[in-house]
Amino acid sequence: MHLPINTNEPHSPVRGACPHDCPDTCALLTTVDNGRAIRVQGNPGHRHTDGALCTKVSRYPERTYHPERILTPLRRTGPKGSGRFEPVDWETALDEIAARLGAIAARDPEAILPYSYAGTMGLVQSEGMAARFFHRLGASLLDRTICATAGGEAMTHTLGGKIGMKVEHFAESRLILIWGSNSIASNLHFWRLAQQAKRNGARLVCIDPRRTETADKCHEHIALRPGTDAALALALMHELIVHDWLDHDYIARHTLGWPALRERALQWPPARAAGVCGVPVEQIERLARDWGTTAPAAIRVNYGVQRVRGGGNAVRAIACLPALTGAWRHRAGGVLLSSSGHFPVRRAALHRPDLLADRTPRTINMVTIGDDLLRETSPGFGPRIEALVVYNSNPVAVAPESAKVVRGFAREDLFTVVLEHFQTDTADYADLILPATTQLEHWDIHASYGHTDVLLNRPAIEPRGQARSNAAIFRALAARMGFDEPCFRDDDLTLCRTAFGDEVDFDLLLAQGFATLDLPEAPFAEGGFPTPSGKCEFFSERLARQGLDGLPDHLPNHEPAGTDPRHPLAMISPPARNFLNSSFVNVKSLRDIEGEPLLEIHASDAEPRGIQDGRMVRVFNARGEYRCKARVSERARPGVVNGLGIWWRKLGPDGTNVNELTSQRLTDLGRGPVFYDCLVEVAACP
Ligand SMILES: Nc1nc2c(c(=O)[nH]1)N[C@H]1C(S)=C(S)[C@@H](COP(=O)(O)OP(=O)(O)OC[C@H]3O[C@@H](n4cnc5c(=O)[nH]c(N)nc54)[C@H](O)[C@@H]3O)O[C@H]1N2
Ligand SMILES: Nc1nc2c(c(=O)[nH]1)N[C@H]1C(S)=C(S)[C@@H](COP(=O)(O)OP(=O)(O)OC[C@H]3O[C@@H](n4cnc5c(=O)[nH]c(N)nc54)[C@H](O)[C@@H]3O)O[C@H]1N2
Ligand SMILES: [Mo]
Repeated sequence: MHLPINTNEPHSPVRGACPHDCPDTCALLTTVDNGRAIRVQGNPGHRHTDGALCTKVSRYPERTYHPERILTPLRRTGPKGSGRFEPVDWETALDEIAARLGAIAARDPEAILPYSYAGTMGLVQSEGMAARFFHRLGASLLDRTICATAGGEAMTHTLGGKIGMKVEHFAESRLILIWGSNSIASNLHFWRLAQQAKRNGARLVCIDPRRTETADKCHEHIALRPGTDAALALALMHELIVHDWLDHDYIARHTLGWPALRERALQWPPARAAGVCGVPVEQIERLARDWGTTAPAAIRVNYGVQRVRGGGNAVRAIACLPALTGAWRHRAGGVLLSSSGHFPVRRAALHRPDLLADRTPRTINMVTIGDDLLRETSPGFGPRIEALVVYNSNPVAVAPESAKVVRGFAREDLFTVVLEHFQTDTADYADLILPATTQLEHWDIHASYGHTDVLLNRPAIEPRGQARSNAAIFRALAARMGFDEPCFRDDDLTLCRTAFGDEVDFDLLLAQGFATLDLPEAPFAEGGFPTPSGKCEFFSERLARQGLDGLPDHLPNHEPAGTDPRHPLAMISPPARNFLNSSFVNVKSLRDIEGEPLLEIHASDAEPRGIQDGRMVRVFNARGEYRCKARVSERARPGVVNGLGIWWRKLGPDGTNVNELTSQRLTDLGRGPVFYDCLVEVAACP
């Protein structure tokens, strides 16, 4: 089919960007017929999208025209959590919210908390106008840690930022380690590059406790225990040293702290790591030989490794490997976790922290929202949280230790506003729900964390019902609250232009929908890392100054396997392929593919517990209990169960999901969550 991708003529598909929290940030083409979006496709003219979309987003019209879309403001009529609401008009809803927030702010604005994450990654509809509003109000700040801060800080303290290889060059690599990532499920367009490399003879190795669909298609799968990646990386270094597979010139010129790291790595012979990781010693030796003797060699590490106590250290250890062998010399060598640090986003211009004036509100970590909603006013904490404004997130489903999150959201004295497309588990606890537009109905502009193109999203259709964009809602609230700074009058298109200013050619974005950043092909071929020393920092002075270990090390999990006889199994809860976190769970055609909540368990763990495939099981620990169906499967390694996420609680069999079991403890770096550092026991239901 011919698609006129470079025109703006009527009847041609509308160019947009996928808004979801996914590294691929695809360029979309939406076909509109009579004002109705009838098809969403990948733009074949955008090289990273290459005309292909995942199953989820190709169902976008089904999500947009879903019969349960919220189309008017709603006010709660039943008890919190009951899900009973009545429509109200916008004027009433905005007046009520402005009055409640205004009264709380008059006493203490820090008692108000925004809660948001990446329901949309758009720079406008995420924090574009929202940050201005909350800064002006003086509300508590939110530390947006729920996904990526452990790995992000690790990269910053090693390479100097969330930066790395250009993703397209993986296609030329001869060896690719896919480390802590199920690319086929969560980074499909990277997988296409890996396959291209494979066809050209590259070897693919998957390092993941779960035998994922990606592991199935790699040459080798190393099924290590969750939270043991740093031990594996240190053993690889040990082998690089003893076999002298090192690039001494690169190490001497472009790295910092090698003598100390060398000493530490020599404490990790493969046999020691094999015991910690629970994998054969030969597998570690072979991986080290592959890494030490193949060029160009590259690592696609992803966020799966960093959701454990030592996640930051693990990412640091992994990020050291390319410098040791000089892999960075080649454009198809190195490591990529996130490319987001390459984008020149003008955050201050967008978010306007100057509106705080001389106030410095406290910061609340979104991971511990369960505990924090239940805290009273105290000198260490500050005021009790009295109001929450939730947008682009579904914390009741996605935040750890749900029992506490639910208790917090159920507080009768808490005033909660939720901006949403659907009546999610979180929206059920709102006092007021405000209908938000979807990506097909608003403007936005996007960076990416998996490639290095900027994308513009044009609205394809009029907002459905009375839906308004997040930015429009915060503009209206600002007006109601009497905030008269001119920045509260910026419309969404102006905000799009503000995001990159002159750094990106906006006319090009308007014309073709995307623009490629001008970046070096092999960023660290000659060193030049944007760290304080200008080198790849094996040793980080900045971490040492914070009283932390300056070198990467293996830190055992908060809940190490084998330490709690009542809860002997480790549980990880990676995303399901046809959901995006908890988004799309209510799209029937996608839910039908996933079927129902499942716990994968290895036969050697199922048999002694009398668990057969398809049987309902109780998964439990001291924090809670969750019921779902067992899937006795080789996808689970012995000792580890996989609770695939993230179901809406109300669509699960007993109104709970895996986050009943996860803890609110934090990672070593970045104050991140430890979703995959969690011990449980499983029993067959009677
Ligand atoms: N289809 C789909 N795509 C998604 C998402 C989704 O929910 N669904 N979520 C999006 C989001 S928010 C993010 S952050 C990214 C995440 O992208 P990735 O980080 O690539 O996430 P996953 O695909 O979950 O891969 C994580 C893998 O890590 C494995 N793992 C768990 N614990 C460990 C460990 O200790 N060590 C190692 N080596 N591996 C471990 C899990 O089994 C899983 O296969 O994906 C995005 N894309
Ligand atoms: N057990 C376990 N828990 C996890 C994870 C895990 O692997 N295991 N993964 C974690 C990770 S990586 C992440 S990133 C978090 C994700 O957690 P969240 O960021 O909360 O992501 P979603 O669950 O997708 O919820 C996003 C919500 O935003 C809404 N939304 C989308 N676009 C818009 C918009 O334009 N306006 C408004 N107002 N709303 C919009 C969607 O309808 C959806 O309900 O979950 C974390 N939780
Ligand atoms: Mo995430």
